[in-house]
Amino acid sequence: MIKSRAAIAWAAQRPLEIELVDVEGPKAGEVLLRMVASGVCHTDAYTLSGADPEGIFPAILGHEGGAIVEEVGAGVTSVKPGDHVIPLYTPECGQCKYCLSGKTNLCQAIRATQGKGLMPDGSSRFSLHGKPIYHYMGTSTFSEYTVLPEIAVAKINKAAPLEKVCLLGCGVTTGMGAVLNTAKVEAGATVAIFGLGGIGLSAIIGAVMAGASRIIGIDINPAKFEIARQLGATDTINPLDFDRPIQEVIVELTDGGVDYSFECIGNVKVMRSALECCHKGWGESVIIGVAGAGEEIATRPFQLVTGRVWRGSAFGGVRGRSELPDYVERYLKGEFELDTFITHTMALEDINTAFELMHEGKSIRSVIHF
Ligand code: NAD
Ligand code: AHE
Ligand code: ZN
Ligand code: ZN
Repeated sequence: MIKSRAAIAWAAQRPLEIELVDVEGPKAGEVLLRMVASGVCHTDAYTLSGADPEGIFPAILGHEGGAIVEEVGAGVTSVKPGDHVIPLYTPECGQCKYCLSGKTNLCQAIRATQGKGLMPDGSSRFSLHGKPIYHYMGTSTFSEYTVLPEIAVAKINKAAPLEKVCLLGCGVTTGMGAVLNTAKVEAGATVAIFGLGGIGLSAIIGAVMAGASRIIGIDINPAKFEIARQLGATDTINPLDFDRPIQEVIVELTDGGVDYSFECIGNVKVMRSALECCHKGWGESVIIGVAGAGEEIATRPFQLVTGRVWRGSAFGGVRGRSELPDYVERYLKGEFELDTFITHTMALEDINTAFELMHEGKSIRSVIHF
């Protein structure tokens, strides 16, 4: 058992509290990680809001980490102490029906226990004063030390700065991957991206890489437009500037609609706009944003009958262990940058500020340094 500084979410809508928790060492097939840095993603705020049907408290949130292996449990062969890793909320066992399908990155080997805030053996490695604290998304990166199954860590190049590539643990991979792997946007295509936070801006990077001819960034916070343009958006639109549905504006602007759209907010009304701004006959809309319990999407089925496609993407369709290390290599080669995303850095003790900045629309990513 070791002590670890951790930010505890005691209940929905309460600020996180820093505590010295007990962390049990890794069991067979598990690894103990020392967190170096963690980004704060909107999904952490979503769960803390109480809207997540899988939200469970008390828990240690966080899923966008960069870490170093401290200790490995029995039978662990693919990583060793000292290795640099990115924790994976979408693991890759390589053996389940999903991994073997070749059709999805959604490995289900440990999904059931992960959704209950537990390790695969049904117990928690975290406790405070003898009472269990739940894991979150299988990662709990808002803790100095955390325990993960071996199948949920991606070993990466030690040359990569963990306080930057931690963003590849969720946001940047999700946005880029949704464009490149899920939609497979082709050169010359037109793209609309709804929501210009960490995910939407990463989708812009993906669209530029794909050679999209027009990249329309949409947000109700115009403070996001400058950075969107820097990254490659050709147009920026604020729906609040119009008194008609934004899909009508985009359809008009693009001679019938865009080839691809991406919803990076988690707003079911915007998901409809994102679908309906797609071109008749072939336009595809990808839902990335996470909507709360009870929320449902709606459109006239005619929208699909006439050739539009609605799909979704988790972690950018990326298989974490086999494909994420290459994203890190591409970052190291300078194919994309991460500094623009890191608008704030702070100590774990100041983590509530990261949530405030996000809600005020003042940050893209805050990165916690341990
Ligand atoms: P963020 O808070 O950084 O960005 C959201 C952006 O949406 C902000 O710029 C905000 O101004 C804008 N916005 C809000 N309401 C809007 C509206 N009505 N119209 C236009 N713009 C609006 O969030 P993020 O970290 O980029 O995450 C975005 C979404 O993606 C969240 O729902 C998050 O849970 C989800 N997410 C999903 C995955 C996945 O794998 N599918 C991964 C990461 C995040
Ligand atoms: N418990 C949530 C799940 C929300 C969700 O869809 N999560 C995404 C990752 S968001 C990362 O920021 C995901 O990977 N989904 C696939 C999965 O298996 O959870 C809810 O709303 O129920
Ligand atoms: Zn995330
Ligand atoms: Zn699997």
